[in-house]
Order: sequence, then structure tokens, then C-alpha cells
Amino acid sequence: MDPHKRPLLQNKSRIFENCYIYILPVALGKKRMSLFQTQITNGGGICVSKLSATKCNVTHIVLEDSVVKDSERCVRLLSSINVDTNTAVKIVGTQWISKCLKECVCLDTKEFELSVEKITDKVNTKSNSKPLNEDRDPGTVKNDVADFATCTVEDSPPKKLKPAVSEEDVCLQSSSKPRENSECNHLVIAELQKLANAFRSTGDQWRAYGYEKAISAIKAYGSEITSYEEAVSIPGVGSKIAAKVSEFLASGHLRKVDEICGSERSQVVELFTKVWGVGPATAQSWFQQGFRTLEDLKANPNLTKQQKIGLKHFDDIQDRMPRQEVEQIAAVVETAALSIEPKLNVELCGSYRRGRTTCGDVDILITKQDNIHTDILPCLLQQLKESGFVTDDLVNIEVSRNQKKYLGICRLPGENQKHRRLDIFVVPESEYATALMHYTGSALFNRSIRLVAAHKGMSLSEHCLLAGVVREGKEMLNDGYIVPTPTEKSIFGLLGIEYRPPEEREHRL
Ligand code: DCT
Ligand code: MG
Repeated sequence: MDPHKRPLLQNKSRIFENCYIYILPVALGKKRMSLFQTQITNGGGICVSKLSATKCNVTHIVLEDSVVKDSERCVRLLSSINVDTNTAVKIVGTQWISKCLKECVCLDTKEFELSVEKITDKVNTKSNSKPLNEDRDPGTVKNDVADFATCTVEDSPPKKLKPAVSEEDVCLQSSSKPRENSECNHLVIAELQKLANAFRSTGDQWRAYGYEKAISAIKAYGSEITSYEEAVSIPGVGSKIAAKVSEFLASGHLRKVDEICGSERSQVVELFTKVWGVGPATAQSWFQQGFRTLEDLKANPNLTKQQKIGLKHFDDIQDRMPRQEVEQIAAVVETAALSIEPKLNVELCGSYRRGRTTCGDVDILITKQDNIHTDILPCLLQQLKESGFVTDDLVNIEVSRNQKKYLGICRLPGENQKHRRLDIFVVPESEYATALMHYTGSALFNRSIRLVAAHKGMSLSEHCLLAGVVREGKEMLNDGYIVPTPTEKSIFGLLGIEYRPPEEREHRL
């Protein structure tokens, strides 16, 4: 076992003796909440479930780390639950519990603490300032309230919220389920998507995520949104985005779209990020340096090898290819692979397997039986290069545990053929189903089903499905154990969710 990952505390030590701990449920999730409660109780501590009646006895208030670090948010939350700032209560992040468990000792809270004095000051100076949900990230305040409402039922009845649309729910639904959204919602979504794309290409990932989350929520909402109030009532849509929806309803237009997407900067940066190997930061810096067109970039002396290839084949790579061409490319790869080792299993995945009519690249999964010892990928690539089929390497054989991956460019023989992106993945038989599912996607479906696994104490990757996994935040506290997954169906079964064939995994943001 990894020495950094320790087993759960099992009643051996009473490290939390004399600790009366209240855990604020905001941003924690029920699973983590109950995990912490169990650990504290096992460590001889008392979990206080109802702050209002017993807070005089409370020694520690534990908040999710991200909340403790965001002092503004902390202030709002603590003042909303009337924390008596004159008591000697320690207000700490969840890291404190994790570290205590790791060290098997009740650590001094200093390093993990938010001082009560600081909070008092902030509450006093802020109490007459802006309303709660002004200038916040989309949905944060509402989510605070929602989390709180569902977890503090003893103090106040839970609010009736519309069913939350989370990323985790995505894989529970077929992507081909007809959407009931109105035409108007579609138009709003299209405008919001323009903003999300612009934010993503300028490197403002957080804001892009806020917009994308709201777009997913509106897509799943189902009925026509007719007002600001209705928009803001959808979990995942914050006040700022709801205001955009309202502006669009009133004018059929978003000023922000003109402002952000219409600027030369945003158009140039978006164009540059389409070049293979170029991220938002590089694109921005090129704009800063005065580059404006792809022609300009060709004169840039600082291009990486990948970026040069991306530029050289820019138009071809941007073009999506028909399914028939994907099949022809796969046939070339399969013939070459089988000439090296006839027992290999060669399968198309990616958007092709999900049934899309056009594909951005060709994703090929090669599964190697355990008794085959030839190093397939170098031999295969040598053949494909010698025949002139593979023309450029983007990522030349990357090894991840016992899987190998190649990303490159190929072209079918004959006149007027375009250069196409080709990805080849070679995996062992034991990892076939998880790799097949991963490389089939969609990327959003993958994120969603991994969240389902995480919430069930498991961990899903392209390598395997692990069970018995314990996490603190995103960090895994133990290794878990591999559960055999001979087929994709078995993965759905082990996760306790309905099987979705590839065509029903076409979820997109
Ligand atoms: N993938 C993922 N997360 C990503 C990118 C990819 O899980 N960020 C997985 C899901 C799809 C698979 O890898 C292949 O990726 P792409 O070829 O990039 O996507 P695609 O769905 O095949 O779409 P396209 O038609 O554009 O190739
Ligand atoms: Mg693909």
C-alpha cells in the first residue's frame, strides 16, 4: 500500500476525546459529511448535529476547506447561523480532521483555523454592505442555502427545490432523450454558450464553468423560462446569469456577447486556440505580441513542434470527416496491426462509436491478450510511417501504467485526401472495458459516470474500477481494490445504474 495512504481509523485511538464538533454541511456532500462524523465518533469525539441548541458546548466548528479559505463566504455563512463569536470555538477547515486522522493525534488547530476575531470584524464592517447574492459566482449563494436547507432540517424545514441538475445526473439519462426545451430556451442557450466559449478561450476557466453549468441546468429544465425569477430558481443558474436570461427575454440580444465575442482580441484568441497544441495562455500571449492571423503565426520563431504541425494542417484538422472515411482509416490500421499480431482486437471508439455522422478524429482501441509479448505500438507505427500513411507525430507513444497511447496525423492513399487526426490506444485485456468506455466518451458522459462512481465509494478510470475507496475531497485516502469489469455492461451494473449503449452517451455541454 502507498505509505501516504493510511487505513481508516478503527476505534484504536481516541484522538477527538473532549471535542464537541459541529460540521457545517455546506459544500461537503452527504457522503463526506457522514464519513467525517464516523471518523470523529470513532476517535472518541462528539458530533454536534444541531448548532442552535448546543453551541455553548461546541469546541470546534468544521467547514469545508474551500469555504474556510474564502473568508467572505465564511463570514456570510457563520453570521447566517448566528455563531456566537465571543466563545472560544475553533473554526477550522476539514483539513484539520484529515491531518489529525493521518497523524493519529489531535493536532493544534492553529494552522487550520480562521480566527473568530477576524470574523467578528468582518461581520461588523460588512453587515450593512451589499446584498448576499451580489457579485458572487453564479449559483454559489443559492447552493450554500440549498446545501444548508437540506442538512439542517432540525432547525428549519427543508426548502422545496426543483430537482437539481448535476453533472452526476448526466449519465443517468439517455443523450437521445428528446429535449422539451422551447425554441426560446435554445436561443438563450446559444448566446450563453458564446460567452462560455469566449471565457474558456481567454483562460477564464472558472467563469466558463459557471456558464456551462448554467447551460446544462437550462437544457435539463424542460419548460420555457419566462422571467428572471424563474431563471434564478433553477439550481445552477446564479443571479448574474439569470439577469442575462432576462435581458435576452426582453431584447432578444445580449450586450455582453457583442462586447466580449465581438472584440478583435477574443476572435483572434479563439482562432489561435484552435491550433493543435495551443492553449488559452499561449494564444493570449501571441495576441499580446502582435500576432493576428495564422499567416502571422507561421513567422513566429517560438512555435513548438506540435504547433507547427497543427498550423501546417490547420484546415484539414478543423474539418470533420464522414464515418466512411473513419472506417477506411481504421481498416488501414487494423490490417497493419493484424499483420504484426493476428490475435489483437481492434475497435473504433470516440464519436464514431457513439454514432455521430461526422468525426473530428479517429480513435482506435487495440486490446492485447496477456500472452502476447510483442511491443505492438512501435512496430505498428513503423509500418504505418513506412507506407506514408502516418505523416506526423503529435505525441509519440505516451505510457500510462500498462496502457500506451499515440496521437498523430494520417492520410489515406490517393488523390485529394485530407490529413486527419489519428489516436491509437493499446491496452491489456484486463482493462478492455474501462478503456473502451473511456475512449468512447463523450467527455461529459465520462465526467458524469466518474462522479457516480466517486459518490458510491468507487473510482473509475480508463484503467479499472476500484471499490472501497475513501476520499477526503478529491484526495483518495486509500487504494481501494480492483473490481473485475469484463464488459461495459458490468461497469454500469457495478455502479448500480441503467446500461446506456454508446449512442446514448452523446452528452455534450
Ligand atoms: N475524453 C475525455 N475527456 C477529454 C477528452 C476526451 O474523457 N477531455 C475521452 C472521451 C472521448 C474520447 O476520449 C475521445 O476524445 P475525442 O476524440 O477528443 O472526442 P470525440 O468524442 O471522439 O469527438 P470528436 O468527434 O471531436 O473526435
Ligand atoms: Mg474522437
